[in-house]
Amino acid sequence: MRDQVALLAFVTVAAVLEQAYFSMQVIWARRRYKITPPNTTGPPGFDRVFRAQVNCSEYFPIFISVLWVSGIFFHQGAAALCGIFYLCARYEYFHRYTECAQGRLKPMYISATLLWILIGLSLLGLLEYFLSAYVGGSMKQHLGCLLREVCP
Ligand code: JUQ
Repeated sequence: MRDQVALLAFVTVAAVLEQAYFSMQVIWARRRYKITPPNTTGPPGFDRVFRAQVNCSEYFPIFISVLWVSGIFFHQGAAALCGIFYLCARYEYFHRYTECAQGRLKPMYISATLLWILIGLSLLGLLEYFLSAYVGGSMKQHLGCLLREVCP
């Protein structure tokens, strides 16, 4: 069982560490700009660090959910690879955002694309699972039947 989820578990722990790293950046930015809680706004330099961390946190639960669903129902290696790329894109997003708001866009589009891929793999994996569990036969067999009907 653990062999089937070890890569997903690794990416999850890496993602948690990345979130901790983003939070540390906010703590340091608070010290640098002297912004004490509960204040969340200040000079643009502080606001960008703060928003970058909040935005990454917002997508963290969505990312972890589809990472595990696609990894369990579609393919562990494919999901873990997308997951690693997603974390790299988020790292890039965070640092570009702290430099200038416009710079965040490219890594944001990359991370959104990777999230769509993980959602797509999750749906494919679940479709395959429900087809074989409740209709009988795998997706390959179903597609084979469909193809023979279209062009016999
Ligand atoms: C919401 C729920 C699910 C999304 C892609 C895939 C699934 C994103 C939009 C961001 C940011 C940052 C900023 C990682 C067209 C549907 C999704 C999903 C969104 N999309 N925005 C934004 C807030 O700096 O502006 O990080 N991330 C996304 O995905 C695309 C959206």
